[in-house]
This record gives sequence, C-alpha cells and structure tokens, in this order.
Amino acid sequence: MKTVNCYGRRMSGHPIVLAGQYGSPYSLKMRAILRYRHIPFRWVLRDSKWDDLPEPPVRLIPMIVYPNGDGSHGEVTIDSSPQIMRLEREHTHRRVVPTDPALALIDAIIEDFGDEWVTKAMYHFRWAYQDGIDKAGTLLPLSGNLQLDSDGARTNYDFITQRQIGRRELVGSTDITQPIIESSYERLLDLMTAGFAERDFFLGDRPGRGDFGIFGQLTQLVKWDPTSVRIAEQRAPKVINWVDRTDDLSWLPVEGDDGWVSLESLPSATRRLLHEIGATYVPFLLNNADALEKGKDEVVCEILGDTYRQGPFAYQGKCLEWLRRDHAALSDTDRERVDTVLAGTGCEAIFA
Ligand SMILES: N[C@@H](CCC(=O)N[C@@H](CS)C(=O)NCC(=O)O)C(=O)O
Repeated sequence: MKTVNCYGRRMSGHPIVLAGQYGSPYSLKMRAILRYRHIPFRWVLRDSKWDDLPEPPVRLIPMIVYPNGDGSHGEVTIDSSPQIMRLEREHTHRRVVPTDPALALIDAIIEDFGDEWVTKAMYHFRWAYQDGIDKAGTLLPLSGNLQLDSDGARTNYDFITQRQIGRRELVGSTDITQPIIESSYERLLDLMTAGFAERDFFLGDRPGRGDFGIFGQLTQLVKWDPTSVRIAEQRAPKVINWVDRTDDLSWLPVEGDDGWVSLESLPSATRRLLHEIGATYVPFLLNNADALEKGKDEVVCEILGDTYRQGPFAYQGKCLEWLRRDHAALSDTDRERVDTVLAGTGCEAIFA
C-alpha cells in the first residue's frame, strides 16, 4: 500500500520497526527520537517471543527494520547515529539536526560524547556495584520473557552478570578509571541542572541529536541503576524530570526551523558541556585513535590530572573520523565559526 503523507512524500503504509530493549540506552534514544519526530513505528522487544526480525550485520540493538512494499521485513540497519541521519533524509518535519551546519556540528559532538563517553558511566554504575549487578542480573533477563521460571532466571543471572562484568575493562570501567568516570557523571548532572535556568535543551527550545544521545544514557543512569540514581536524586532532581519528559516529546510544539539558538549565543551550560567534553572525552578519543593507528594494546591518557587506561576501541576511531569529515565538509566561513566556539574548550583538539 502506498500513501502520500501530509508533507507530500510517498511512503509505504507499513511502519518501520524499531527493535530494542528497555535496558538499552541506545534503544530508548531511538524510540524517543521517533516519538518526538512523529514518525510511525512499531516497537519490537528484541529477543522476545514477538521478535521475528532478520539478523543484522552485527548483532546490536537498536535495529531499525524497513518494510518491503508488501509489509515483510526488508533492510535492517544498526547504529543509532546513521539511523538518525537516514531519518533526517527521509522525513522533513521536526528535525533533530539544526538547520545551521555549524551548529549541527556542535550537536554531533554532543551526541558523540553522550553515546561514547557517558555510556562508560552507564556501564560502570550498572556492573561495578553489587546492588546494580543484582538488579540488572535479575531484571534484564525477565524484560523480554515473563514466562521465565526460577531455574531459567538463575542461569540467566549467572550468564549475563559474568559476561557483562567481564566486559567492564573493555568499556573502560576499572578501579583506575572509576574516579574519572564518576566525577564526569556528576559534573554532567550539575551543568545540566544549571542549564535548566535558561533552556530546556542544549541548543535551545527544541531537542537535537546531542540531547537524545545524552538522554539515552541517562534513562539508565538517573532512572534505573541504584548507585547513579541515588546520586541524581540528591544532586540533580531536575535531570530526572528532564529524562521523563524527553522520553516522549511528541507533544512539544515545534514550528519549522524555529527553536534553535544561534551558534554565537550558545547557552552557558552548553559551553560548560563543551569544556567537559574537551577535558574528558577528547583526550580519550585522540589517544584511542593514536593507539589504533600504532597497533598499541592500551590507550593511556591524562584526564583532568588522573591517568585513564583502557584497551583501544575501533568504533570510537570511526567516530573521530566522522566528526573530522563533517568539519572538513563545512564551508570556510562555517568552519571558522565552529572553530571560534570550540577555541579554549579542549574540543578544538579534535580538528587540530
Ligand atoms: N553504536 C551503537 C551502539 C549500540 C549498542 O552498543 N548496543 C548494545 C545495547 S545498548 C548492544 O546491542 N550490545 C550487544 C550485546 O550486549 O551483546 C549505537 O549507536 O546504536
């Protein structure tokens, strides 16, 4: 069935499928974007009895599955950032990418920080503390299978906790990195709280990719994992409210391209965020790329005076390439505007 939607695009009458899980930050990030953008979709609980989806190239969630003309499952995509960009090309209303390409690059940096750095805190608070481990080990296997019996629950608890705790080092959650990761989480909460005095979102009165990237990780950090929830409750109650709200922004009035701040008048909290990114994620990102290039088996770098160590991470090497590609693709004027905003934040080193 083909229909013409209110924006004149011909579209298949079958909605796309978003496959994910409730404990997955990236799944909730994509679900929130689809809701905010008024893009029809069907949610499928991945690996549940309702999951009849084809296998993706790499077994990750969220998956977006595009329908064939007859409604059967067609193309499968993974990785939230390219998923977002494809939706931007296919749907023109309620965009999450700012109209100004220079502002859009700042937004991409914020999204990348959420996806690739804040996720370290998410993983850390879930799998480094016993109360988090017990909660996750018990609840996550049940989330897609309420018929699981107690033997199955025990087996799943053992499997998931052993696997995930074993991966902590891979993500960079160790005794050495703990103070760096935890203090960065606290500063993020503080700067977001300060930001709400001015604006609801990092780039103005409407959410961008960056808001959704950080939102995804915070769905777990401030709402789910016991230790990080306690920190948020004491330190940043407004952030908890913001996460509740951002989960479904379908109601938020947005007119055309209105609502973005100008790059030259970024809210002060957003500038603080760029400094936070420059002080934490950027040294990691650059040293990670260097380690990948030289075939080293460890990334070692200084972050705010402490030594950070983890194994190199190939995907984050690609993230750096994508940011550099987008920066290089800007017009000379826009590149200068971006460079002016980033100067002194530490983020300028990404493009040095
Ligand atoms: N870069 C990916 C990351 C997705 C990701 O890491 N997904 C996790 C769950 S949140 C996953 O599927 N992990 C596979 C596994 O745990 O086996 C994105 O942006 O979507």
